[in-house]
Amino acid sequence: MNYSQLPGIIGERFFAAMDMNQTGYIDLKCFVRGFFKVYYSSVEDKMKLAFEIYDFDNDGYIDKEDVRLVMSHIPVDSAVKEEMNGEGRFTQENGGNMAFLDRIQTQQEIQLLLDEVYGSKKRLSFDEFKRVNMEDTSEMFLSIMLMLQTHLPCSENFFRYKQNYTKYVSGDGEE
Ligand SMILES: [Ca+2]
Repeated sequence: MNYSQLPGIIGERFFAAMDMNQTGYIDLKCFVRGFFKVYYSSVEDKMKLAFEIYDFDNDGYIDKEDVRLVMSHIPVDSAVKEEMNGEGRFTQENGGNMAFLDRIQTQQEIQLLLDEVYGSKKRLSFDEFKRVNMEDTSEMFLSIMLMLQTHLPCSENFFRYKQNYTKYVSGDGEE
């Protein structure tokens, strides 16, 4: 498959977050699980995935600069909205279509978001990240999820995977 649609750094972070065994490569199980996180998992799991994408050094905290870097690389793409409405696939499967249409576009807007999210804090734990996204602003979470859902390849093959989900992710390859 071709992942070049994901903008460089975001793609790298997505793969880092999916590489759950820290092996440096992604095996099929992790790969499929990563996709399911994006499309079908609970909000909690999706938040965890977004958090892991921001947490560059994998220490369980995200700092302002992590957020700034990721947010700066999320493409502002006016086609996103049409793509989502046009395809309609994600909504059919309990997926995205989150109403997040006013994209953050400038460094100034990113700074405003950071001020709002962090206040005087230096970094966010996962629990804080969740709380901010649920109670204050969902910008950090929705930016990631919307971008993954619109830029990851979502082919018919993927939906065939879904039918075999249990087979792929249960056990360790031994039936
Ligand atoms: Ca970190």
